[in-house]
Amino acid sequence: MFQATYFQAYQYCRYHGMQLVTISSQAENDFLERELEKLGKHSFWTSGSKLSDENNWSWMSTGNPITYINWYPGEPNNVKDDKEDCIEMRSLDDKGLKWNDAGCSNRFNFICERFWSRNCSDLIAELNKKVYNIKVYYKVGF
Ligand SMILES: [Ca+2]
Repeated sequence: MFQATYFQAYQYCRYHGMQLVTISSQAENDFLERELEKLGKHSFWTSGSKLSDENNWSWMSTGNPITYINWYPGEPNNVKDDKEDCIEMRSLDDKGLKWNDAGCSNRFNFICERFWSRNCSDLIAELNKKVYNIKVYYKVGF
């Protein structure tokens, strides 16, 4: 795990044939929450942003509008001179995994995901051939 700006994280995921994570359901959010809690308290970039349209949040990885939402109370607050255009998520002890709009040039950890139609061991074997210093998770049925 290492930290990167939103744009670096986006590029890193694409370089490795993946995409910056999207969260489209409570089930997916819960899955990530369980996994991220094992890593401790961190901030993680998602692909959510309003870079393409200042008035609407969307998932940059898929182009889809954000429908499922999980903001912290009071967020998105766009506090930094109207420049909080990217969505980070944090897993805190008692509040669970929630979202905050943050400046895209902040450096956070990030999560790449990949859709895969073959079995999970094939995917992990392929990723391990070319990706180092990364923990591979898999999820089924989202
Ligand atoms: Ca904010």
